[in-house]
Amino acid sequence: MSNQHPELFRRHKLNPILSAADWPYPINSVFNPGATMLPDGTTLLLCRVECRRGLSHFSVARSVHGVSDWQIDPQPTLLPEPDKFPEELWGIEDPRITFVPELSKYAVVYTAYTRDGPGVALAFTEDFRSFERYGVIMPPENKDAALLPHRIGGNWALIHRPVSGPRAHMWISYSPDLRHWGSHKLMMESRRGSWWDANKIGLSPPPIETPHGWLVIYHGVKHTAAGCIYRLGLALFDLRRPERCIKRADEWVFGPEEPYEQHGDVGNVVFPCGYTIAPDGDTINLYYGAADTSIGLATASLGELMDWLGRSS
Ligand code: BMA
Repeated sequence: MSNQHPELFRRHKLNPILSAADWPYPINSVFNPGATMLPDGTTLLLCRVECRRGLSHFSVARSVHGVSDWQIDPQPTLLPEPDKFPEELWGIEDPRITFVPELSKYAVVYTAYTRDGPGVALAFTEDFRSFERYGVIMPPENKDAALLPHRIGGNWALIHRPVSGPRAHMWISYSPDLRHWGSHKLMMESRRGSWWDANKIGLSPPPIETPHGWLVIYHGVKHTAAGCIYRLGLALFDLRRPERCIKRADEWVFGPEEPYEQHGDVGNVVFPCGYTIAPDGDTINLYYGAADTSIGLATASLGELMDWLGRSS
């Protein structure tokens, strides 16, 4: 018997769909991509690329069907700019993309690796060629952040994951102008003890807006004597008050099972930062980093995820 829910997320048979060997220039690894579907139906991945100095930048990969035949930018798309943005000293990581209709722009929320640890940075783009940086909007130590696509009660909303002490939980904060953030609220706590999501959780891709609430795919980190295991769980939050959790499943729905997920620079990690929804409105294509080394694709039905979450304890 599998210890997971293969009926919920199905791995693509071509996995891993992108790895260092596909890159047009020498790199160490490519993983944890943000994702979006462009208006013409093209899938765009904003990939975290680790160079052979160990620092990360972003590269765009485009594909008509979102599986193969990727057109990868010949040079890095977005490099850390520590001269202008000293917070990006040790690289930029784990981008989450949200299209914001009010601004007709894509928000890219990412980790800036500062001298004092990871912080949350924001940039906007219309074309994934030029980017307008807002700098760090949540100081260290904080990461795993994404912007909601529209205002909630007049304010923008950002989910993020500050670290305080040995435990780390998901928080949500609000802003009138995308620069000044306040009204901080605890959104979901990590559990304790030997749970799969004990002590440290974080948002994975941006939340999925459904008629029943914000569907959140989050990661839990289990510390074991053999190292950490990163797995994914589901929770649903109120549309109008997203800090209010409506439902949280006890069991994880996706975890490292395949060799390319269990072995790599950091083994036993599945880490999605983005998804696309197919034109049927139901199929979710989840793009995830596998073992901090390559990119995998898993698909699920949104309806099935919601049903399963509704039935779960
Ligand atoms: C997390 C993030 C991810 C990474 C994961 C496993 O804390 O930094 O970028 O994939 O650890 O190393």
